[in-house]
Amino acid sequence: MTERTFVMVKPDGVQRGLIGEIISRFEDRGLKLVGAKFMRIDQELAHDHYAEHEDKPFFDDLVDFITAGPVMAMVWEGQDATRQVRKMMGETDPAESDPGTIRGDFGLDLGRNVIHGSDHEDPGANEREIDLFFDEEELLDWDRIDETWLYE
Ligand code: DAT
Ligand code: MG
Repeated sequence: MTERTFVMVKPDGVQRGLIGEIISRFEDRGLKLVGAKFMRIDQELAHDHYAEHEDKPFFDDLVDFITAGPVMAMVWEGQDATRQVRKMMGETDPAESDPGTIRGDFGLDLGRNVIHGSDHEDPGANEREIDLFFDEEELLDWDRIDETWLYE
């Protein structure tokens, strides 16, 4: 069940110096980084990425926020990666997120929730988002030296 999932430290997480902390959590868990890009999201990409929320009242604020500063876009690989990353992120609203989760440890407000991860309940969302942000040659196939001890 090895799969890849799209993860992004949002502009608030970047500005608050949380890139390293967030990467460490996924590395420590055993997930493998296969792509990363420090970048600024433009209007078009923001609209494509959040297309499912186009009709929501918070859409314009969401686009303004995600384009307001650099983001750290990443692809992480591992067993059940999409669902495990979502569990590590917490709930959409940091106020409802358990301590120990990324949003529960680093956020307080729904509109500043630090991190994005592909929706595990939307089949294909991970691959769609990876394709949106990365070219095939930007993703690396490699073995982590601890993999034989991480998986049975
Ligand atoms: P998630 O980021 O947990 O996948 P989502 O896909 O439902 O959540 O929404 C995307 C982002 O939109 C979310 O990270 C924060 C924002 N958002 C969601 N619901 C909102 C609401 N009711 N009011 C304001 N912003 C909201
Ligand atoms: Mg979502």
